[in-house]
Amino acid sequence: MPKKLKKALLVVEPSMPDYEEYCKAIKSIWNAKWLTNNGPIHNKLTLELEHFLKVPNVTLFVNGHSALDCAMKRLREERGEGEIIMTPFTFVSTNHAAFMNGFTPVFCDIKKSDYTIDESKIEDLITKKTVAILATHVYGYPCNVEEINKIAKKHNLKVIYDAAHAFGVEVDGKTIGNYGDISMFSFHATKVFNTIEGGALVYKDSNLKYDFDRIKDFGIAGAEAIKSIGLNAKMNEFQATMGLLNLRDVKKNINNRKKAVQLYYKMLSEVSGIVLSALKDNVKYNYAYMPILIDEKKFGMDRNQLYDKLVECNIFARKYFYPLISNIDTYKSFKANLPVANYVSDRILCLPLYGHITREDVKSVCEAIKAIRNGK
Ligand code: T4K
Repeated sequence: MPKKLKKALLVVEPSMPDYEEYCKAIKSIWNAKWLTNNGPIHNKLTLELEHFLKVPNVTLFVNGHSALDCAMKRLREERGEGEIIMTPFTFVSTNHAAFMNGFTPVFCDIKKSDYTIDESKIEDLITKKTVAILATHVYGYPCNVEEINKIAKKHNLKVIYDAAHAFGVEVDGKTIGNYGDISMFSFHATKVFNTIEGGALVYKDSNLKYDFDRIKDFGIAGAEAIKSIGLNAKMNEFQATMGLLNLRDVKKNINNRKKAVQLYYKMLSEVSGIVLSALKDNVKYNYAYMPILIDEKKFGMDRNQLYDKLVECNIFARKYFYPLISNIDTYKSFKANLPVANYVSDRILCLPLYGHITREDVKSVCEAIKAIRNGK
């Protein structure tokens, strides 16, 4: 067995600014006595994100799930009830957001190449009741946005992307938030860019701003007008301050991640039984996650055994995303043909990766994996 590391290595550690700097930055909140509900720091972050993400509209939320929930509520207002074609290979938030708003999930299989929804299987699932496609840029790997756009146009469907993992990603030189009708970014502590908890919707149609502001504020549309149901999903000034400071450092963070991923690829590409995702030339990645797929026949043990052995070494990889969402009690009655998604979910493992991970830490993980495989 490889040595147990002195310090535990978690799958992710949050990126944080300098403590004193954060304290200094929040002083203005005491002076302004404005803590939440579209405060000045919230508004500044909104503008800076529109600039950084190169998108026309950003609406901020207290977390990514509420943002997606709000997008679904807006879809429900526009299209009524219906079916949504969605990926089962995602964090459960994606599916819950649609299901909790009364939509029927129709699960579509994924591709073995990048684990995103298999666009070639979408059209077979479209019925008269289909209202939208809900796809996740899982691990920050972009879906086939062009093809999905064509299908959606042909069948008059909305496209909503769960871009929780995809902050800073570009496809063919265009930022990821410019594809589809609405994209949701998560700014959770574990993400490439964080506001402690937080999230955003980005969208082309500026008219949606009024609706999102209403839905995220209890349905309130003016001092004496409550127009609909809604949530309390507003981002507060402490979160926004964290966001402004982290945004300044996010490019450096992504660059460090890139170097760590390159080292992982160098050290693991020759290990039989480990499948690394093929990265595409037309994509600017954000290196949000470091997934490896374990082929148990070639590796000599399965993903679960490797996971347990890594824990013994003090390395806490994660089975993102297992169980497959279509297999959990809430969703298993929705019949679906998902051979690839089941295959991937049973074999995938995400290794530690974050903006400040050291080369030594990456080497320790790779050496542990090699030693475990070789039974040393
Ligand atoms: N859609 C997708 C595709 C998503 O992945 C997510 C969230 C959402 C939607 C919803 O967005 P949010 O509403 O969350 O903004 C974590 C995150 O909590 C969750 O945000 C994320 N996806 C998911 C993939 O990962 P868990 O259950 O794995 O979290 P937990 O507590 O086990 O933490 C993960 C690791 O991070 C652990 O090793 C501990 C470490 N950690 C965590 C926190 C919170 C830290 O070192 N420091 C911290 O502050 O869900």
